[in-house]
Amino acid sequence: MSSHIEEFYSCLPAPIDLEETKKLIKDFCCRNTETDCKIVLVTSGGTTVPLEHNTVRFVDNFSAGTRGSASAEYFLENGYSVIFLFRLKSLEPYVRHFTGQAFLDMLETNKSGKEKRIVGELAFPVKQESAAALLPVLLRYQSVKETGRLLCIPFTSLADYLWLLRAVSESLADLGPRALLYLAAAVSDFYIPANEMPTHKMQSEAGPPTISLQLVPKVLEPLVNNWLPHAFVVSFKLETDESLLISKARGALTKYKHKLVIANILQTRKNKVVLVTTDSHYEIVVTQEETNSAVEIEAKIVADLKQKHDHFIAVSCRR
Ligand code: 9Z3
Repeated sequence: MSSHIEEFYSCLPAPIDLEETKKLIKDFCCRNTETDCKIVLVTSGGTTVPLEHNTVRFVDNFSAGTRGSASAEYFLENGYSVIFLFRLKSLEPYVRHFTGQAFLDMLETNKSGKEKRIVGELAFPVKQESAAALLPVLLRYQSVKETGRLLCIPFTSLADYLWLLRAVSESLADLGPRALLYLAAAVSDFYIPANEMPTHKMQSEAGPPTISLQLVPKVLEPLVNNWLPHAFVVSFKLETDESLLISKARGALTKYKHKLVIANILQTRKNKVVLVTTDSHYEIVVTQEETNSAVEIEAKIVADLKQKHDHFIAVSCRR
């Protein structure tokens, strides 16, 4: 790895439970490495960049986690084992369908002696009309759990994310072309180095703070060239200015030399993405009609990627 990246990591605080998490990842990869098994790393949600060591304030990157959590489900449906590296408290596979009060609204209440009924007598306190929505999701979730094909690892800060990304990459290296990286997390380009950060909460009495952010080195470069040179790596590009989208996506491909960039505009990300390769680009869209019948764009993205990845594996194995 380049000394620049090594130097950057040497100043980056590692998560306290990194060694335990590495073991979980390693065990998961060993269990899921039968002959034709494919493992995808799905990253999801936004990273935070702390402004103080004892963090009260931080800069956040936008992402609800819809893209990642929905995609993880479709990868599982398509036979992949999934490592889901996600921002704590952002959306997670399966449970994403019942967020907030919607879940409590599904439960039955019994006005007379309700505690006894829920705890003792009633094994399944879900309202009749909600069971139809809950059951298929629950069954899919339970089947994935039973087969041990999903590992969820939370992160909060940019530093956590970068350490965990590297740890997962190390464990996936043995998989060669059967590893797919689907980097949908919204990762900060800027940070404050640890030695430039105040220890305690910034005080307003000191006047308006001047905050100086540094550029985060692009870890996609060592990831593609050193950590996982044989994997199928897909990154996402998020823009708000449509006129920049394709050129920025192609720029990333030329620079990092990975397989594909999925480009999207913040406001339209749920119904349109553009898949950008070195020599072509094409759109995947969901129409209003499809949205009305619960078709999600992630189902189409994953179906397309599965095809590309299978072709890539076949070609790599012939070499
Ligand atoms: C994306 O572009 C994702 O599709 C979204 C998904 C974050 C827009 P939601 O979670 O949103 O469904 O609400 N992710 C990549 C964002 C990013 O930070 N990309 C970097 C860039 O654009 C490169 S890694 O420069």
